[in-house]
Amino acid sequence: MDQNELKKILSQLPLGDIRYFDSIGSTNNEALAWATGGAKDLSLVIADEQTAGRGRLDRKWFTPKGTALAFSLILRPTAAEKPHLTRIVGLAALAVTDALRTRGLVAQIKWPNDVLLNGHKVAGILVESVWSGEEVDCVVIGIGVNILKRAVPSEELLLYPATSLEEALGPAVQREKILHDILAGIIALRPHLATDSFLALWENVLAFRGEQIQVEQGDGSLVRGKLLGLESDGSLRLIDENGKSVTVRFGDVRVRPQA
Ligand code: BT5
Repeated sequence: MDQNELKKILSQLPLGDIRYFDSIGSTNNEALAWATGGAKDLSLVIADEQTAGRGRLDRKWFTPKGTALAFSLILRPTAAEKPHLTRIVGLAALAVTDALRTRGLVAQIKWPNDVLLNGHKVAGILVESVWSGEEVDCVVIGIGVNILKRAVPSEELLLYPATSLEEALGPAVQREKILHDILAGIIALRPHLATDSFLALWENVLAFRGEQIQVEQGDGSLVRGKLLGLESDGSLRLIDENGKSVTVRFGDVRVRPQA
């Protein structure tokens, strides 16, 4: 990664401190430890390669050297933000979709934490918290974006088809600029986290809205229905075949269009 370009571009944002690594296990692990140790709000961990990148439930996230964005942003939520922490994954996903949409791409959110381009996963988000007793002290937003085609793992490693920005935009993708735009988006949207308009923005970019989907839950059970939108806390709102409304909460869920 071009360090000078990175410094220059990040200096335009009101970030906390920044830790850059050529290679690291997981930027989220580093950020969680740093947050526990007192990192400032909006501190950033960024790496050119992850050797033990994580998805949800300790699934693997692949970040081969020089091919992708992998970073973790530490938020110290304010008292006003604390009742709305389940919306943070939406904040991150919206910032990613916005950064891609300004480049003319039709990006959508596959609830809860994937960003799709043309139905293929281009980015993944992992939000984790540091607790202090009963209260969340810090939230770590981990984001991985496939920039080059080489970032995309082979098909047998994937739960869902994947793509890269190079695939969509050609080879001249500026990694540092995309990082800047995603961070700027998070910072700009954050004051609106508690508002109805934030929820509406999030709903508007949901993939499969108005379509029949199936959701596989952690216990293996399947929920089928039409995706209507989001509840106030960011849970997914469906209506099933019998016209009954169903709420899918965050957790181990896999959303798919119905075959
Ligand atoms: C995610 O989990 O999609 C969250 C990924 C978060 C990664 C970031 S990178 C910076 C920060 N540091 C970390 O250690 N993590 C965060 P999930 O929905 O569980 O999806 C994981 C699944 O995505 C895997 O099981 C693979 O099938 C697939 N996958 C792995 N690497 C991928 C890639 N580069 N592109 C597309 N799909 C991938």
